[in-house]
Amino acid sequence: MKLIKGDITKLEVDAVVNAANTSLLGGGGVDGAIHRAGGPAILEECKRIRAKQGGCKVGDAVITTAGNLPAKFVIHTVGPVWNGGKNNEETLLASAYRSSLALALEHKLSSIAFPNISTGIYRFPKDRAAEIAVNTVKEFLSANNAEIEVTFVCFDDENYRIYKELM
Ligand code: AR6
Repeated sequence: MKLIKGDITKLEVDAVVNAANTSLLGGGGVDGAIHRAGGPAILEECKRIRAKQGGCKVGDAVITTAGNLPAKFVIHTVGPVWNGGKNNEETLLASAYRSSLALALEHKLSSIAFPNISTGIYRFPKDRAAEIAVNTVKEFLSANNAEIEVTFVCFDDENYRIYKELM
């Protein structure tokens, strides 16, 4: 597991993870940045998935082309909106990380980069989200004997400081 500070759209990894929403039709934050930098091919594939299965549930993930990004694929996952913590937010956040890793395994990917899912527009407390992210990834890799290089990409200073202390 690696930690970097920066823009996830610049990374040359097998898959970058997008913190999407259930519509899969794009939005602000990292979702907006990925669609802007990756171009229309990503949205076209999201729309095809939407037509087939009606979007993506909270905690689930889907995989598409990465369009013009240096990565090969985008894995779109949907984290929970923080609503005080009594609506299963922690379990759903862990599930978003696990679903993304399961797709990476299924597609035999060897590297994946995660943004700090749910900690922007969805307001999940950053310190708790970081603990869940790191622990869930660690447990998934060891339980599946998976050799995937996982990079946590922090965009804001606060998340970067939290992850640095944690890792
Ligand atoms: N590279 C890496 N991380 C980034 C980038 C970037 N280019 N831009 C922002 N972040 P958010 P959420 C960080 O709000 O909370 C969208 O509208 C940001 O600093 O992108 O899961 C979707 O469509 C933060 O730490 O995602 C959904 O509706 C982290 O990415 C909703 O926002 C996540 O912040 C999802 O909200």
